Amino acid sequence: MNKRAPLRLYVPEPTGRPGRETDFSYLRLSPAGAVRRPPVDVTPNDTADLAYALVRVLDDDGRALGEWAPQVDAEVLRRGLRAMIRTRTFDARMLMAQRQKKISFYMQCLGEEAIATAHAFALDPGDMCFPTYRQQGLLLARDDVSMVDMMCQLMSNQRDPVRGRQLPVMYSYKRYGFFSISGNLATQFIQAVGWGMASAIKGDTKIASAWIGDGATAEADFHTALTFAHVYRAPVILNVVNNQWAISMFQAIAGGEATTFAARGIGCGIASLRVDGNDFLAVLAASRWAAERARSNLGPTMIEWITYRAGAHSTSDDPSRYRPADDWQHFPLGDPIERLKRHLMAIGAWSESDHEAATREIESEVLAAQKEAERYGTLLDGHIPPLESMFEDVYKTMPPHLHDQLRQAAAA
Ligand SMILES: Cc1ncc(C[n+]2csc(CCOP(=O)(O)OP(=O)(O)O)c2C)c(N)n1
Ligand SMILES: [Mg+2]
Repeated sequence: MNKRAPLRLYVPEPTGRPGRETDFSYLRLSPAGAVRRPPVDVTPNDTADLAYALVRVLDDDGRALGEWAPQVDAEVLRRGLRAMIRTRTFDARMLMAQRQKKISFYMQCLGEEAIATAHAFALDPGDMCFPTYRQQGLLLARDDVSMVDMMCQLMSNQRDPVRGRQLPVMYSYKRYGFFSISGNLATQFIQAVGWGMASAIKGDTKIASAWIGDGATAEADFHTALTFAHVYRAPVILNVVNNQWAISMFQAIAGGEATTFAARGIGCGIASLRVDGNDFLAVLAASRWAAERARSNLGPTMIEWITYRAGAHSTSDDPSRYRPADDWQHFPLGDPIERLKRHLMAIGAWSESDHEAATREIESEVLAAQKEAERYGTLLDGHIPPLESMFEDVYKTMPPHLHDQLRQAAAA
């Protein structure tokens, strides 16, 4: 007789659903300032505790606490705050433009602005990011990136810099260290590690920064990237943005329930941190720490950024179907803009009227860029790039077989 109990398959469930408030105690937070900051040459094993804790600098009163509080001028922080407001304002306008059918599709990073903008401040010219569709902040944190160009791509108009070859939001800016976004998730990780390895093989000084979401870590490419990064001590920062959701899938479905995503790094011999992604100062400090490790031949660093995707996954998603409508208001790590604003005000480097003035100024900057971009058309005009453009830019000079195909296509 078989006395064993029948086996059961375990399927993780989110702790909240529409009409049932989320229990965020699953997040395992540490108080601001509580987590130690090891020297950059720490061995990966000696970061094991940091992969389960949460590096935080800003407390609820806007004070910067502990060993991770970065040395940084108030002017840099004001620039950081403006970069976050710029990103949020850009997103809000472009979301509206999509609803007006001027854009076919859009993805915002509402609530996650601190991660890409503060990370951008820790990188050097020539470093290469391999972003996903939610790191527009890497571009919008820079003064030299043209918002008009970004909008022209979104509007699929005559001035679209990638001439219809990419979805809106999938930017490509080699000169700004922003590798062409691929819609195939997790490919960014192996590409970034390979690029970092190539930089080391060439004896260059540039580092790579890889980006992935919680959901996409379930892809095999993620694990392959970790193995290569570890074995060859690739000069790369491995960013996992844990915004709690992968479209309608809760992060536990990708394996974030009984462990952390940062802990994946420890298992692979990679120094790893779990960091408050809504804390601009913590993001800046952890990104600088990881960048210094990469630049000093100390190898890769994995960073899990804890944040919350406050908006819909994309303009094709309706989150009210799978989570409480007011979830973001209860998220314990708050709003990154409000938190940095509170800090700047606490140190006397910002005021309510500065904030209002900056918000107004940025709104008119974004509006002016949109007006300018619309001069070249929007999706509503049905602009289609010329047929030749499909064959151009594949090779530096067009080889004979593409010339032939172009001739055939034009004759068809
Ligand atoms: C390889 C692959 N599988 C599935 C998809 C479809 N898809 C696009 S976004 C997404 C969710 C990704 O979630 P996450 O990695 O957490 O990133 P987030 O959108 O939260 O930033 C999925 C499944 C895809 N683009 N590529
Ligand atoms: Mg996600």
